[in-house]
Amino acid sequence: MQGRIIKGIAGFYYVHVPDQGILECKAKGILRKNKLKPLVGDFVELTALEEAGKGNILQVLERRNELIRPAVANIDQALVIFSVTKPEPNFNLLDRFLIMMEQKGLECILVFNKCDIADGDLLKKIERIYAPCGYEVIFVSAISGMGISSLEERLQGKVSAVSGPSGVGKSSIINRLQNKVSMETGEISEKIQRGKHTTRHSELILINEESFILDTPGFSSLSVFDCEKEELEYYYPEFALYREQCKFSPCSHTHEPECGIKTALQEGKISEVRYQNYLQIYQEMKDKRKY
Ligand SMILES: Nc1nc2c(ncn2[C@@H]2O[C@H](COP(=O)(O)OP(=O)(O)OP(=O)(O)O)[C@@H](O)[C@H]2O)c(=O)[nH]1
Ligand SMILES: [Mg+2]
Ligand SMILES: [Zn+2]
Repeated sequence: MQGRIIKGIAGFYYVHVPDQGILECKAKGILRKNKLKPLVGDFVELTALEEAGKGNILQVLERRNELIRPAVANIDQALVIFSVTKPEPNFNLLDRFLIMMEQKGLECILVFNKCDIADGDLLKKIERIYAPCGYEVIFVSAISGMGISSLEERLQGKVSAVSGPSGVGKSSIINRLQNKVSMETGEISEKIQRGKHTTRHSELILINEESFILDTPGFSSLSVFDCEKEELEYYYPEFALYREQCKFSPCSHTHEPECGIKTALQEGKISEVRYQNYLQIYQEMKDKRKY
């Protein structure tokens, strides 16, 4: 039979088999044969052992993709979660999260939480900044339940990695998606409902039989970019439409005349917020090089 590894701890792999539950497996044989170390997210061929709830992994099936930090396989998309207030979104940090996910080749969905206590003007501003970039923007509230069903639709049949700064409500959203009857938040929910493992191990959390959320420490904290400044512009999807109009090639879009990006900016087709963040991050990458 086949299943999907949702967690790996100390040589044990926990494999979700649709409609059968989770089996605790070892993978001794395959490690010796082809040196392929199973990853969270892997689809595997396995057999059940006589002992109930135990199994043995025979083979890792072909991976669609593989991330190194964190080490996971077959991720379909990334949810970049911020809150509209408490804390208010730091757009510079948000763009860095998006860049990190773009760099990993993941499609991003932007989720803004705490809309129950939001200021309507800010929601409009957020739309104006991010809709032209091609990102889907979903406004939700883990407390009131607003937007949760449209978010759930976007998760259907996929593995979605969760990322975002502390306190924006990531755990609250995950709890809500899991249809917990009584929703607990903050640190309490982390400890009671998901155990301490989540801070150290990547783990797929079941939303339903076909949908998973990847909760991993590696995505919540922002690693330093491993990126050349010349690459940066390619992680801004909205630049693609205007890059060809740049007179110079390459063009850094910072000081060059007749720059397609700057023209689009003046025409309001590219957001000022996004462009300023680009300039700042570009400059940081440039400065880093000098050392
Ligand atoms: N008003 C309101 N508060 C919320 C909402 N979602 C979460 N909160 C509150 O925000 C705080 C942080 O929520 P968490 O779910 O723990 O946030 P987190 O992103 O998991 O934080 P870390 O685990 O530190 O990364 C808690 O006090 C929640 O009650 C929401 O939709 N509306
Ligand atoms: Mg949390
Ligand atoms: Zn340019």
